Amino acid sequence: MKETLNRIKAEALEAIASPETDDAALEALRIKYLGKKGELTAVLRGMGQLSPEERPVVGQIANEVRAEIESAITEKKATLASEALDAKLISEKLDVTVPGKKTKVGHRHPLTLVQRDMEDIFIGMGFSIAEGPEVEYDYYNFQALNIPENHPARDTQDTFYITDKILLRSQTSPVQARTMEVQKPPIRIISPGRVYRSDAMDATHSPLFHQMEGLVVDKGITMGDLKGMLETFAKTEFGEDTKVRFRPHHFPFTEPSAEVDISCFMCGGKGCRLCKGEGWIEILGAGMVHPNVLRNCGIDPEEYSGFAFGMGVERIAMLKYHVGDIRHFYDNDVRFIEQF
Ligand code: 2NM
Repeated sequence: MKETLNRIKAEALEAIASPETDDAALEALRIKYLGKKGELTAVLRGMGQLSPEERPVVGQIANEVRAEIESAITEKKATLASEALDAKLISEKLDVTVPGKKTKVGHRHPLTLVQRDMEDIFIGMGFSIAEGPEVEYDYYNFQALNIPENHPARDTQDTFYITDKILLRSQTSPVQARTMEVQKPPIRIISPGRVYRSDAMDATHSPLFHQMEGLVVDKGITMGDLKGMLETFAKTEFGEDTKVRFRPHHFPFTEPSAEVDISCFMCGGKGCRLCKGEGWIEILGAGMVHPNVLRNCGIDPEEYSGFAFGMGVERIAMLKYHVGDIRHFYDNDVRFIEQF
């Protein structure tokens, strides 16, 4: 019986000490040797067969074996725990002295910069910003603006149609028409935003571009108000010395209409590369809102009059920043974008 106990002890201690023994295996060994149905218990049960002299001797050995196995298990448990902690500390090591990754901070797109600039100028003159849908009814994009069916401005070549009656707006004037429908004068709004034309991309054309239109309607508004307001805009946007020139033109939604030039801000009007020797640069179209447009939008042209204007944001940005190709704005090449 002593031999059996010694064998159990040797086997158990070896198995416990084995580097392959993990937490689960250790628990299995505990049950195998010390459990109710374990080997040591089996030996103790057989002690009845021993003589009264042998019993206490074997009993003592058995208790010592149990104590040794128990303490070996406790020690191994502690070793396993400390090894696990070491492994965790190594795998989760954080070197707080490693330099951080630099986050790239972006900035506004040049078109946004120019648009915000222009918005600020008009807000300073008492305008509010009005917005409307880019997918628009034919009615607001054309009909309400005195552009009847079969007018050349409705050419399907120029506009993207969704259905017969729904299209991508080709100007932001429908925003003005919608505003006049729901708001009593005085009206003083600008409508910046995306517009669409079925144009092939080249250095100066894009099927998507941005416009900023303006509208003022009140009692007694004249072309003089339009000129004064545009002069203030031009001087603020392009410099104090900027002059403004009106040339007669035609738009269906205004009468009279004009194309508006500013004196070249690069050469001051002498003629240079930017103004192509002209001394003047065209920047926008404008005019007095056509009585038909006022009437279509529920405003009595006998009581009220108004002026409107429209300009391309890309065109202003190209002039201001000397950008030679409109496609730079949409390529999102950081070498271009970074320069603003
Ligand atoms: C332009 C040129 C001239 C314009 C007209 C209107 C409205 F809705 F009042 F009739 N909004 N914008 C207008 C006038 C736009 O763009 C070159």
